[in-house]
Amino acid sequence: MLTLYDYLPSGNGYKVRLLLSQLGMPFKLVEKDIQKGETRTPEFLAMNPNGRIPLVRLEDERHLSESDAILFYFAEGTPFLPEDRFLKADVLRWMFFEQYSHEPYVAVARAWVHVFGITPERAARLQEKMDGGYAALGVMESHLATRSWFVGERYTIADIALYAYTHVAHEGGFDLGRFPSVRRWLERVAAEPRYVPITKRDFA
Ligand SMILES: N[C@@H](CCC(=O)N[C@@H](CS)C(=O)NCC(=O)O)C(=O)O
Repeated sequence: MLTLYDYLPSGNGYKVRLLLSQLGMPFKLVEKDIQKGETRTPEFLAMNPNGRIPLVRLEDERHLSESDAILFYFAEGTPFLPEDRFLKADVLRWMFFEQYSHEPYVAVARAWVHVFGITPERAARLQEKMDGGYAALGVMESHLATRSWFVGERYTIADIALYAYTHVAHEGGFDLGRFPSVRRWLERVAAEPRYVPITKRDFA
């Protein structure tokens, strides 16, 4: 059976849980507590040398890590990834944006404030994370001002990748009040068929 190694508060992991649920693909959830170093054991590093969840073990025993690569793998041939060459690249554009301009700010601020706790070192760098996060939210707001979805006017893995940490951005102290188009898009995603919340853990 398909196995997902994951940590429930993780938005990166949630992306995979959400897509697999929406595809109706059953999987076994194996929780790894990253705060206890459970992704840094020799056994885990043999599966993902980068020592991070999410990680999937396919039926053929191959492993795949990196949340957006996992989304891309499972979305191929489904309505969650366009067939058109340009639109497919546009999906990748938004997923690279998510990983470089959004996740390192929105997710990290949330992790510090909501999951791991603020230390003096983190407090000193929090403003930089907030500024970067608001910049990314501004890019999303202007894109969504005239569109319902990120790519091709339909719900794709670009939306899933960006939804994961945006919908819990308030947990990191972000105020979405200035981003009405982003808020309406969050509601549209949550209304999609087979939507599951980030807290759901019974998947098998
Ligand atoms: N770029 C990776 C990031 C994965 C990542 O940062 N995972 C974190 C949890 S969100 C983790 O496993 N951290 C544990 C550690 O670094 O030991 C992805 O998108 O999957």
